Amino acid sequence: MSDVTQNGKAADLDERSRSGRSADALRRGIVDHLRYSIGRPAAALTPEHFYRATALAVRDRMQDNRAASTLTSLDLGRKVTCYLSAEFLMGPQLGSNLLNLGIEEQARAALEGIGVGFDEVLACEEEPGLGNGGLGRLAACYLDSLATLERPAIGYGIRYEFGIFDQEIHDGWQVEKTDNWLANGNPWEIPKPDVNYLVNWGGHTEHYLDDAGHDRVRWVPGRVLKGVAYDTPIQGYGVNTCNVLTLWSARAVESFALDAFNTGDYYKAVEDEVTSETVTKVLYPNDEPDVGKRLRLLQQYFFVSCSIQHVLHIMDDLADASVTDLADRFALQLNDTHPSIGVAELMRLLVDERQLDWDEAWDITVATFGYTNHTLLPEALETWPLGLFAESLPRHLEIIYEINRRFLDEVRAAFPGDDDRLRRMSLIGEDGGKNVRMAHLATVGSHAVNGVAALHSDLLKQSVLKDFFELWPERFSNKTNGVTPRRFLALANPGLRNLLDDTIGEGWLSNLDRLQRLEAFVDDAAFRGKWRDVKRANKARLADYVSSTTGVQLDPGWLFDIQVKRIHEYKRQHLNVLHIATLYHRIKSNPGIDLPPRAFIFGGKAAPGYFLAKRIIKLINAVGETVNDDPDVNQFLKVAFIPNFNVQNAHLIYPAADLSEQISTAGKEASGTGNMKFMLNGALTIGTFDGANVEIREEAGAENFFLFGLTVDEVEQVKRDGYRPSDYIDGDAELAAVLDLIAGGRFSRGDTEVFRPLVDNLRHDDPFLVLADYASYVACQERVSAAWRDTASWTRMSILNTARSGKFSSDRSIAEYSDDIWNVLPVTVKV
Ligand code: 26Q
Repeated sequence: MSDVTQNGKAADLDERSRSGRSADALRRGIVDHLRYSIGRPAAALTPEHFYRATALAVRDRMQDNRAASTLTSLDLGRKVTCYLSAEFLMGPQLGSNLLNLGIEEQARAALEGIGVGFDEVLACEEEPGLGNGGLGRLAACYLDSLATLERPAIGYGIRYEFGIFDQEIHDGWQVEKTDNWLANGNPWEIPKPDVNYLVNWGGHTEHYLDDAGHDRVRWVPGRVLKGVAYDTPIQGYGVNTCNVLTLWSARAVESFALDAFNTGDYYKAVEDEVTSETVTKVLYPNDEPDVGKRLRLLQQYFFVSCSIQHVLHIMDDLADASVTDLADRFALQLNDTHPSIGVAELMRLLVDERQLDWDEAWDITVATFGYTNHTLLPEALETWPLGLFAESLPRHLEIIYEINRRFLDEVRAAFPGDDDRLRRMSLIGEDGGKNVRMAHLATVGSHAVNGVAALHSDLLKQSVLKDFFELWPERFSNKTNGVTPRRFLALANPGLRNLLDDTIGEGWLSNLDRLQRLEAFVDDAAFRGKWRDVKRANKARLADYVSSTTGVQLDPGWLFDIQVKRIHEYKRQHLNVLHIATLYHRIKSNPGIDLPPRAFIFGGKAAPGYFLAKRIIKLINAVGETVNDDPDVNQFLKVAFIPNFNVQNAHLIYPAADLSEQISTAGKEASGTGNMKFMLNGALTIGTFDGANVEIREEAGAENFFLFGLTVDEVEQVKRDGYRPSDYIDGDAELAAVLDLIAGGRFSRGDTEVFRPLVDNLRHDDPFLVLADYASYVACQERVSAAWRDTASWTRMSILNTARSGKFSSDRSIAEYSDDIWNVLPVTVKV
């Protein structure tokens, strides 16, 4: 083909109004959607309509990539990763899709051509908040990296009608509002009503002999549901690869409804339809004590069964493979134990429905699954009461018993006479009534098990999965989490993105290690000036947002000290509050004091039923009100609680931080990923030796990180010796005074009841050792303040943090998973 023809063809393709990428083609696409998809008269159009038409036009531009991606990997017979996750916290899609397609400027020009503001349109998107926090956001980052690294992948999850609740703050208390994210429709998804599977539930099993005389089992369900697929395209950055997120939505099975209708019970049929659809109605919060247990198990089984049936269906359609080749064509990754029922479900589908013999089915299953653990907290390890499990999934329980029987034989052979080990390793726990241990099922059913940070993976091998590590050391590895720099650097921080492009060129966004090139500029005063200007503008942007959402006025010249994450005792937001109260107390008792001024910024949701976490939110707001209103104090300190922390406002928050608070009790935070987002954006970390903080410090250099607190070993030592908070209070007059201030009502207009449960917890039975780390934390904060006074040196440290953050790209994590666990190779997609 001659150059002329090639260029001519490329130009034509660029101009097609459904797929063309020029500004004018995009403008025509948007105008067409306004007319034919939105269908409102021009005079009635709102920014939301422009948003939806733009989203549809952008979605169109991914469809050729989407089709070519599937075809290419099928044609070439390439292996596909299936990421099974009960949560995908995707965040707003428009900006990210424009970035990944490389058409941001075209979209801006197209909208300007129509006379609407780009940023105004972007702000209309209701984000799909289909996750609680870190685990769900990690799944979303991994989808972005899989597509960007050109790895064929499918994300499988649940299309919750209501995602994580919206948080409002009323009088300092958290109030939950339902998240009606689908109210205006969802332009990104394509419903696939013809891609649907039946899912059984309840009932009983029947054992029989088939014609060949083999033992067979039939599951006679008490109920049948249908799952319908909704597909969202996942476009890679700067590549043609466009993968898919398939979310399942529950429906009634028509024939069931019809049966009832035929027997005259029309209303019963409609009622059944309604109850079927409640299965995917709402996302459950973590840390919720025991609500809706049965429905949660149904959600998990529902989406896993649909997903695995879908995968087997694809296998059936392959000309060059059969179901026995499953592990060569698909890797199924379990994002925590939530989808781990998949191990028993795949066995059921292979043994009961496809009549494979047990051993062959088991080999396929283990070769196909991988399991990622995200927690060491014993209370967070998933178990299901045996009775509930037996009623809900009778056939799966039989299968789990058989897996367990064979597994315990293996343990017996490896460790003869060790009955205690058998009890510890069994898939069935005896503690607090018999229960099914999902982490054990996931571990036994997977060829690879990993933790999410180096420290976490080590602790996993020494604690919750120690016995399994001793049996199968080769299964265990570490895959340190990562975050996508496309969203958390380029989209969230356009100022820094431009500065980086100008300074080190453009390649860093798909090769984050290139940020190292910044190190050559740390001693360049002019560059440091530009770095500070970017940070200051980001802080001004956040200050505007804080002002409009909370009424609190922040000065962008102050140190911005930020802690945003789910509210949990182990994350110790209350330790941060004790530091603020300490500074308050110092200022009040020493009017001549000189402190560099700081803004303390918080955000995060508490599970609706988590009593102490909700008190912590109230305490932050109460201290904030007292501090912000006191003229002696508010020249040095301000406190703001940003309501409804989510992906959208996270874009404003991470880039504005000077200091990142990562202060969990050592050994409790599996990894953390917010810590990485802050580092990417040039914040310094004050943190414990926990989760990925350890690796962040290693990369940044100890001199560019503020470390404090007990180590994991010291935490265990203190616990073994018996943690006595009074020892710390009695030895520290300032701590005693601060606790008295809180208990005495100083921050609650004299109310001595409201914070009593919190203070009692700290004084008497706090498993997270807040007071044990208090002195070290406060001393470390003094080092922070001293460092902040030296602007040039602080800026230098900030630049070095960004420069050395390359490891924390999810591209690195996904490359490791692909190489070590999935054996999935890149596929170049041609369109
Ligand atoms: C389980 C059963 C019933 C209801 C809810 C749940 C449930 C839901 C979500 C349990 C846990 C979660 C989420 C856990 C989570 O977000 N863990 C975090 O995962 C991050 C990604 O690996 C880590 O960085 C964090 O350290 C870890 O806390």
